[in-house]
Amino acid sequence: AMPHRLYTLVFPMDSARSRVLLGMKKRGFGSGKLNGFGGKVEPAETVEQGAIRELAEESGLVAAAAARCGLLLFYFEDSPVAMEVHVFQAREYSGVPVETDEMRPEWFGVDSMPFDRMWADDHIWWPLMMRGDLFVGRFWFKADQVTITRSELDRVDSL
Ligand code: 6U4
Ligand code: NA
Ligand code: NA
Repeated sequence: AMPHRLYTLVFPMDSARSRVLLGMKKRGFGSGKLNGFGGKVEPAETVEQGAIRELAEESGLVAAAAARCGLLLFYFEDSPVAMEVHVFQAREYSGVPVETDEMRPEWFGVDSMPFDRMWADDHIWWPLMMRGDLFVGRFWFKADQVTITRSELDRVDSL
C-alpha cells in the first residue's frame, strides 16, 4: 500500500461554536491559503499531542485537549506519499491568537466560511464537521494542489 505521513489540523472554536479561528499560512505547504493549525506528527508524540503542540506553536492558543472530528487522506499526483490528516476542534484553551512565522490568525463565522481562500476539499467536509458527524474523506489532487480529480466522503461511527 501507498505510504502515509501523519499530520494534524486543528480548528479552534469560540465558546458559542459560532466562530472558528483560521490562519493565513505564510510559508511552506499550502502557503497563501486560510486553514486550521497543524503539521507533521513527531515520532515521540500521540496525534492529539501533536495537534495541541502545533496549535500552540502556530496560533499561541494553549489547549489541554482537542476533540477528534475526522480523518482526511490526500493523494497528490506528483507525490508517492499520501497525507493522513487528523482533524480536531479545540473548544477550550487559554491565551489569545497571535501572529506567528507560519500563520496570521483571523476569526470567521462558521456560516460564512472563506472557502474560496481555503483548500478545495474544505467546503465538501465542513458541513459534516459542523453537524458534529465524524467523517473520513479521501481526495485525489492534481499537482497544481487545486484540482480534485476524485473524492470520497463518508460519515463514520468512530475514528
Ligand atoms: P514545517 O514547515 O515542517 O514546520 P509542519 O507545520 O510540520 O511544517 P505543514 O504545515 O506542512 O507541517 O502541514 C501541512 C498542514 O496542511 C497540515 O495542517 C494539514 C494541512 N493540509 C494539507 N493538505 C490539506 C488539504 N488538502 N486540505 C486541508 N488541509 C490540508 O484542509
Ligand atoms: Na503547519
Ligand atoms: Na508547524
